[in-house]
Amino acid sequence: MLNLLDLRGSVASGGGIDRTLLPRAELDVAAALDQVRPVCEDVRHRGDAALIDYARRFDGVEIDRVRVPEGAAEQALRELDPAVRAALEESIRRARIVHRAQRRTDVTTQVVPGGTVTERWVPVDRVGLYVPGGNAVYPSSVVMNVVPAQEAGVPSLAVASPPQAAFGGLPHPTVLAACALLGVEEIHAAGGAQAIAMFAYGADECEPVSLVTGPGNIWVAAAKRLLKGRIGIDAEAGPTEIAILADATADPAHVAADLISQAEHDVLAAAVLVTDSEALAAAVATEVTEQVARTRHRERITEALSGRQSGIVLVDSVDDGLAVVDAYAAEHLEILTADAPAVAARVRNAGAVFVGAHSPVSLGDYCAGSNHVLPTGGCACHSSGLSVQSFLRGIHVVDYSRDALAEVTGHVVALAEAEDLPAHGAALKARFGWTVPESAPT
Ligand code: HSO
Ligand code: ZN
Repeated sequence: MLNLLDLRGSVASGGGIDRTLLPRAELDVAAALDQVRPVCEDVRHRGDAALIDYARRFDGVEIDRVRVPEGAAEQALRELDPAVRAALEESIRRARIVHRAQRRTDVTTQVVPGGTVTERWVPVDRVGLYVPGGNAVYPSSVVMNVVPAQEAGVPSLAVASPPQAAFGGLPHPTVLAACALLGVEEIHAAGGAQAIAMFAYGADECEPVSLVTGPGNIWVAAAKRLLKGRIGIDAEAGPTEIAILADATADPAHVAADLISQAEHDVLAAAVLVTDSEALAAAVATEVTEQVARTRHRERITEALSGRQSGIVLVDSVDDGLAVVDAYAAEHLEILTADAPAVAARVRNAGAVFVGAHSPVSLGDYCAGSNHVLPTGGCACHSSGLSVQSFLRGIHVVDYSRDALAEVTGHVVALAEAEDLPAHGAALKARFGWTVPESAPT
């Protein structure tokens, strides 16, 4: 069911590879912009009345209030399966350890005696965290959005997730329970582009936010692109991708299981194996067929695995494989080769890298401590996944004494003249009797 792409003999020495040759879904976010624009405008002008109409139209559910009433999340937590509660608690604990340790500290640099620049990391005031509904339920995405925001010190955060007809128009109870475990008090039953517009413009019971993060479908991605600027956004996360770079040492059953695991998300999910071993490729193809037949969501998975975005890429060597996975810049990349840590250390483009036989992507989806909100669609060549840093701004704080300013005034005046902006230079001279002070180098 997996397409085969034979690149043997075609990876140029030095690793040059044409990205367009590689399997990838075409997701036309630009085309969706025209459809989401009126939805966003409507929410801007009519607030909750529009959100309630869209819940009926897009989610098929009647709601009379968008904000989830107080107590509903705690109630969901009380009713949560204890095994799921324990797993969520462990997921939160591990994510917290990692994200807390990764928070950057302020750095003060003494540039000259009496002259310092400090980079001060300040959390965003208020963020909106989107948790998708759709094919699956994503309490794990609540953890992956909320934990870094909390560890960054964001004082105000709101979660939005689509209203569910099966649960009286509230978001899924497991999502609500995860919010309760994390101490999130503001939750909205809103999905799709309309939820992003609610965050950007505010609504009856939702103050506008400064930053929106979290994965979503094409409508969510289009709304984020449309509203970017008014709000900050993380990456426009598209359908999930897994790439696996494997050689003959990899276990085909593991490779197949891992490809299938991410194909389970969506018919547009991408699963790509890059290998220099024809024997492994053949064994994985057989394993995939056998394993898919036994899995619950076999139709969705079969469609994802046979789509143009998925396949097996044959290369001449692990080195050539590295060139291919770098060009692909997958959301998730597994390295299943001999000396996997050394190969992984050479990867340049990936949202997250999973090293060796015991670090499957599913571990990272839930309980590794790493974040699972990652750049897709090749964006890993310029962007990072969600982290504590995503919720902070680094402010440069400049503090110079009179002497330190005097010493550099000549240089500032010279550069201001060179740019024909003499008033810039004058702003310094004003502090020294409208002249360049003596101590200034000329
Ligand atoms: N693999 C998804 C995250 C996820 N998987 C949530 C299961 N639940 C994108 O990284
Ligand atoms: Zn996943």
